[in-house]
Amino acid sequence: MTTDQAEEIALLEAEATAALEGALDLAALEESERAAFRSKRSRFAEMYQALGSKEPEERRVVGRLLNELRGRLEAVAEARRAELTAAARAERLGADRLDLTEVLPGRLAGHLHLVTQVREALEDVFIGMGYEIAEGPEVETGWRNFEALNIPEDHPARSPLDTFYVDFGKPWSVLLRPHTSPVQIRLLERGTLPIYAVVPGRTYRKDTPDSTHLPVFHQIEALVVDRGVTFADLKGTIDTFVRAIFGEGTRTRLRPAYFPFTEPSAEFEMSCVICGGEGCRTCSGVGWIELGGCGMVHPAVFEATGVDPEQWSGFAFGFGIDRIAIMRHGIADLRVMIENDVRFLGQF
Ligand code: 2NL
Repeated sequence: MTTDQAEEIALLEAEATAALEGALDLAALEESERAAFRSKRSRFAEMYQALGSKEPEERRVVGRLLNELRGRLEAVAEARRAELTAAARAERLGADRLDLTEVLPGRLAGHLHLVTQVREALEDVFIGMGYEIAEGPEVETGWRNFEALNIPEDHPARSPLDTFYVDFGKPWSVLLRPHTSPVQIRLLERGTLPIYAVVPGRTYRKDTPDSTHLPVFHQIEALVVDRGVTFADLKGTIDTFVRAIFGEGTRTRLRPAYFPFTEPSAEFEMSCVICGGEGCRTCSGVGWIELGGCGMVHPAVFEATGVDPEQWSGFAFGFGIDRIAIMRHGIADLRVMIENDVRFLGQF
């Protein structure tokens, strides 16, 4: 190899690198690549072709240098391409940007969804009573959703007709939680006692949407575990939060029910907010509206999570946030919650 060849290769590299690094957009970059080494008429290609008429030793040495140079130029071009692509994307995103908080005359300001507003109102009531807000994963184990809650193997809630299973790990072992109870199981497993917690969150069930069901909905569940907690504490707590949310004149009552995870169990109802208990269309003439379920934590749940039921007792209750929202505002159909129609959302 001659000194001239070495100099020419070095010069070629310096010029091509400068051109590639200086390309101002993707089209210019491609043009620089062609001019530098891709086009048959480039100086690079000419030098490569000239090798054909050289001695084998020179062909090998110069050929290797040219191949290495091509590799370096391709890397420079790739780096510049990445820069330009990122810049183009940033510019596009900037141009598409919409400020949803800006209030223009005749336009609506963005605000929290009704369900979020109601969730926060509920959280505030429980924070006022000294509870902590706990959250947990929406994809959970079957164990925390069923076994730990004393729900038997053949319970319909465990069927894939009712619950969304996730294809992960052992078959039928992981799912989209159908209630927020697995978060309470996590609190019990943690074993930091006493517990005064509410768990709000998104929940999933295979229901066909109608005026009272959505496959994705929201629950809030309370859990209290302490020494000497009684059924009277449960009733008093339900009474307090219902009055806080629906007004001081609202009354509550319990009716016996069955849940595998509580014993005794009850459904709780409030006096109809529309007619005050006289009987109207909203309460189907009975004067009472069912809100959710409640009960004293079943000893089997304490045992599954390693809490000593001889020392500790507790209550739990759960209800739908979406249901509370439609009741508080007299909404006839749950589906408006997910339709994102601003004529509906803008009212709250
Ligand atoms: C309903 C019924 C309820 C609970 C949820 C619960 C959680 C644990 C232990 C015991 Cl970890 N109980 N949660 C208890 C009773 C009823 O919800 O109708 N929800 C909409």
